[in-house]
Amino acid sequence: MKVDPEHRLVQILKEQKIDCVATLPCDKAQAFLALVTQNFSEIPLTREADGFGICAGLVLAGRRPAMLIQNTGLGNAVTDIASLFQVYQLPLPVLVSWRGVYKETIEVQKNLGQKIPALLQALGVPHTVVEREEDLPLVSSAIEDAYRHQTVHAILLSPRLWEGSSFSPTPNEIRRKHRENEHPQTVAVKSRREVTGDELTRYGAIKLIMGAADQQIVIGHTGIPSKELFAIRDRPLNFYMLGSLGLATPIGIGLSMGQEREVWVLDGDGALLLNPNALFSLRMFGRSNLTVFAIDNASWGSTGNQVTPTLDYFDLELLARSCGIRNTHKVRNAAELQEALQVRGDGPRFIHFITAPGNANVPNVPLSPPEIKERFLAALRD
Ligand SMILES: Cc1ncc(C[n+]2csc(CCOP(=O)(O)OP(=O)(O)O)c2C)c(N)n1
Repeated sequence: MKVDPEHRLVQILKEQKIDCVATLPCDKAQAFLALVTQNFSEIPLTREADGFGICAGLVLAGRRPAMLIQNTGLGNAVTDIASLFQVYQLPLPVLVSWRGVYKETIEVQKNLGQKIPALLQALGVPHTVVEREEDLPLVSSAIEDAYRHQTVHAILLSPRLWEGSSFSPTPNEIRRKHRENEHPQTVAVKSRREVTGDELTRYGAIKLIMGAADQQIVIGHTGIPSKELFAIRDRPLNFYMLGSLGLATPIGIGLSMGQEREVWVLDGDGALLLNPNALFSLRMFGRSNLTVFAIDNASWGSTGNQVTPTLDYFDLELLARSCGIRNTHKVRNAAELQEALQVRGDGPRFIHFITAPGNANVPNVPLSPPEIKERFLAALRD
């Protein structure tokens, strides 16, 4: 009996030992996506860039993820491919529903869609075009290439591939089961940002946090936070981010999903406002071995302390709460931090650390991204 391309593709992913798939839908790939939902541990994303962070964490944790997105999502993730996956030499096969080139009826899909091969080439990302069922074996080679050569490999799936398919999932197969709101909540959060004048700087906050760290993985986010972390307490279990602003929490989520060790993320207010989707993902996929420290100096500290809107408009703890994260705390000093670190519920923990602006005068992290990765992976294996 003839096997349709959707089922063959699932079979190929299984043969290639793909163990989870991060997804964001495309109309043209919806039948295949329904099968992915049924057959794999799926990570349903709210923004593609977040998926790159989560998959990076999963790869570091020893898992073998793939992604399934539309080519527009590649556009959202250029920075994260270039300044995370490529520089740290991380693998990821990305199945891309390729719009704009074959019988496209939506005009706006054409402009970016037609430029995708050139964009990938400019980025130095290898790609494989899959137009017909006969091309499907190329998917195996592309996945092997990604994992053997530690590279992102884009697999461009033309809508032509699905054209002759007889597979058509029912609406029930397409929609995931609705989960009851497991934890309805009424909470009081103190959301006014009081400035008392005795706040620590970020450096002081990281010093306190690292004073309490034992065997945790610690992720330092991009810019001066990573440099301060290095200066305060360098250790192999620290993962220093040197780019891909906004992905510290997603990387932590991937690490928390893929292994059992405690994961602490040192994130920033600017980074969380740049990618608040990280909080949605934190609620949906973060586990109880994950703590996010939102070190809120109300500034883009690393770029000269320009004010961020957390000074006047947004309270990050309230934002985390409204995303359904229940274990949240607001801290300013050692005693409050100690208290927050005692509370270990089920689900991820969010510690909103209010600090003053200011950067310590510390040098660059003197390690290359592959050195950071290799040292980190060796420490994880110990
Ligand atoms: C997409 C992107 N935009 C801008 C930058 C430049 N940049 C690097 S660090 C940083 C500030 C981050 O602020 P925050 O997350 O609050 O951390 P802080 O440095 O204040 O601790 C900015 C704007 C970048 N790296 N990436």
